[in-house]
This record gives sequence, C-alpha cells and structure tokens, in this order.
Amino acid sequence: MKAIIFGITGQDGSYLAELLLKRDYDVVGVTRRVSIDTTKRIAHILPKIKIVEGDITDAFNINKIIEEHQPDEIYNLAAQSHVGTSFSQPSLTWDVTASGVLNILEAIRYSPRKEDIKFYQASSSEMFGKNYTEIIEPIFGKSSQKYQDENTAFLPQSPYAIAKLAAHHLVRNYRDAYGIFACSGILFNHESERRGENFVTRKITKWIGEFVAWMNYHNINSEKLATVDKDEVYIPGRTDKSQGFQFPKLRLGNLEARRDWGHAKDYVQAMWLMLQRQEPDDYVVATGQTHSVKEFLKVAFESVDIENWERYVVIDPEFYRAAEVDYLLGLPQKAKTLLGWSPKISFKQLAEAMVDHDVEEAKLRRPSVQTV
Ligand code: NAP
Ligand code: F7E
Repeated sequence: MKAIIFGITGQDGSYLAELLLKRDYDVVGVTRRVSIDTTKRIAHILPKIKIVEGDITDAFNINKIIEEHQPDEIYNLAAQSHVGTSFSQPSLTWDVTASGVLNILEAIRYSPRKEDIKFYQASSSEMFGKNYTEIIEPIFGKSSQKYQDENTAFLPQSPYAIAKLAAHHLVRNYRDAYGIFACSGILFNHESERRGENFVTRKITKWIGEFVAWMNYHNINSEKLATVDKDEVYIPGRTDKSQGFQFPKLRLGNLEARRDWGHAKDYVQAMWLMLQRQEPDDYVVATGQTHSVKEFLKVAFESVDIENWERYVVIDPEFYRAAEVDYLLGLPQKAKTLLGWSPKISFKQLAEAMVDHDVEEAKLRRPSVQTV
C-alpha cells in the first residue's frame, strides 16, 4: 500500500507516518519549500519516507504529485492550523485550508485512478464554534449534558473554522457527486510532545520546562521564590531586585475556554481506520470529556509540584481572540461503534507527558547547576 501525506512535517503528520510505516506502507510525504529545515518531527523516520516538494495551494503541482506516485490513500493534514493567526491572515488561511483541499479533490476527480484512491480530510471541532446539542436526560452520570456530534449544526467563529467548514462540505459534495471515497474526521483538540509551540497546551508546558530548568540552574526550590510581581518572578541573590534573578511570567489569554483534549497518537489511529471501511463517511473523534485552560494549568503545574499556578500567569489581552469558542465536548459514539476506536491516553497523562518532555528538553539547554 502507498500513502501520500500532505502536512507530514506537522504534529499529526509525524505520528501518522509512524503508524503507516509500522503497517508496511510506502509513505510519500509532501513538504513545502521554506528557508529552514522543517523535518524535525520526522527526522527519526526520514530514511524510510519518500519526501517530495509541494504546496497545496499549487493545483498543478498537486496534480503532478498524485499522478506520479499513484497512491492508494491520501491524507490531507496540511493547513494554516492556528485559529488566532487566521484572524490576522484570513486570506492565506482560506487559500491553504479551503482552496488547497479543492486542489486535491480536483486532482482525484480527474485521475484515471479515481476509483482506487481513498482520501482523508482533517476537519475540525472548530466548525461547531458556538453551537452544541443539549440533552436533559442523564448521560455521563450528570442530569444534563452539552456536547457536539455528527448531528450538531455548525456555527464557525473564525476564518480558520469557516475555511475548514468549506473544505468539509467540498469533501461531502465530491463524495456524493463523483463517488470519490472521501472521509472527514471531525477531530477535537489533540496535543502531544510534538504540538506546535504557540498552541495553549504546549505554550504552558514549554514555559514550565524552561522555568524548572531556570530554578535548577540557580539551585532554588519554589519556597525560595522571594517576590512575585506583575510581570516577572524574582529570586533574591543580588543586592537589589533589578539585578536579582528574574524570569518572565507566562502570558496567556482566555483561561475559561473549555476544550476536549486528547493525545495525537490516539487520533491518527482513527484517521487510518476511517479509510479501511467499506464506505466513506464523516466521524467525530474526541474523548467525551471537557476541561478548561485553567484545569490544564493546574494539572501541568502540579506535575512539577507547583500548587499555585496563578502566581506565575499574567492575563494578556494580546492573546484574546476576536471571537471565541467557549465550549467543546465531542461525543465519539459513531467512531467507537463503527471504527472500534477509543482514546487510550487520559487528560492527566497527556498533560504530564508533555510537561515531562519539556522539562527534559529544557534541561539539555541549561544543563549545569550554579550555586546562588
Ligand atoms: P500543524 O502541526 O500545524 O501542521 C500543519 C502542516 O501543514 C505542516 O506540515 C505544515 O507544513 C503544512 N502546511 C501548511 N501550509 C501548507 C501548504 N501551503 N502546503 C503544504 N503544506 C502546508 O497541524 P496539526 O496539529 O498536525 O493538525 C493537522 C491537521 O489537522 C491540520 O489540518 C489541522 O488544521 C487539523 N486539525 C488539528 C487539530 C488539533 O487539535 N491538532 C484538531 C482538528 C483538526 P510546515 O511544517 O512547512 O509548516
Ligand atoms: O487554543 C485559549 C484560546 O490555540 C485553545 C487547533 O489545533 O484545535 C486547535 O485550536 C484555547 C482557546 O487551540 C492562549 O483562546 C488562552 O480558547 O490551543 P489553541 P484551538 O484554538 O482550540 C482545533 C480543534 C483546531 O482545529 C486547530 O487547528 O486556549 N488560550 N490563552 C490561548 N490559546 C493560545 N494559542 N495561546 C494563548 O496564549
């Protein structure tokens, strides 16, 4: 079997490539030309992958790649995937995240091998935006529950979500109109040790890693922290505060937002399973649990024995969004029943694994212990 992965250098692309290699696929990864090396996440498997240069906004190029490599499966994970950035770069977001998908679908539509190609599109829970379904009967042991599933109407809140929704409808339309085996996975937030550093979970765990390394470097523990003012954490050791050891606090936006967070390793399994079914379809992939950013902060800080995370966080309106998605909780019943899929890694395990990884990584950058 041969698969093409668009977006192989991203978080999900790296885990999916590992999964497909384990299943003896020939993996072709499409990377765009940039001025620095973007293959860090797949460096360990690079010799086993065929890398080709391509950009999903270039229709001719995409067509050529698909014709040349004759894949059995195509996974489109490429996108401008940051919701905040989509407010400042809506046009680019549209070109990559919506039009790019059309380019791939058109290439499949006119391919002489159309019948033999299965296509996966990375749809997103952001498409639900402000909407949810509410039931009053007991579910999950509670008397009422708000959730999103395949039947919940979409109400996107950002240029990213609107581009993803356009792509989602294109996939459905090309499936109905041209009989293409095309599936959309409506994936809720999934994170990992390889998550991009400007998504909230990784931003938090990277900060913790650097902070722990900084404390170790200066040979201090949390009780020794002297003054904590608005923007910096200070440690005594010099004559005045301006010369004392200091570390910038963690600057975040809306801490009340709730997300259904799972681990990316679990979620790429669901992508593959969708393409192994007899019929193409769309599936919600989620854990069925929701947590606020505050809850993530608590679990992440507690995993390095810091109880009072509030002392280290500054609310910075720069990270607020023009329109916010407040609540996401996915019900993955269809994926459980039809794909036999369920997540293995819990919220707490996810946060702890990310913190452990970033503490270790920061240690390598700041290895020695100095005495104050
Ligand atoms: P990611 O880490 O941001 O990776 C995005 C990938 O797209 C990167 O490989 C990037 O390449 C590539 N890319 C961007 N623009 C491109 C272009 N014009 N042509 C070709 N490739 C391009 O995203 P992720 O977290 O792995 O997510 C994978 C997909 O799932 C994305 O479509 C995302 O929108 C969607 N999704 C993610 C989540 C989540 O929680 N992670 C949830 C739902 C849906 P570079 O390395 O060169 O930048
Ligand atoms: O934000 C809040 C922010 O950027 C989560 C993408 O993979 O998942 C991801 O989109 C929440 C939001 O992810 C900061 O306002 C607070 O409410 O980590 P995020 P996202 O927007 O949910 C979906 C499913 C995708 O499809 C996307 O591709 O956290 N938040 N303070 C912050 N967010 C960020 N980034 N930075 C902050 O400082």
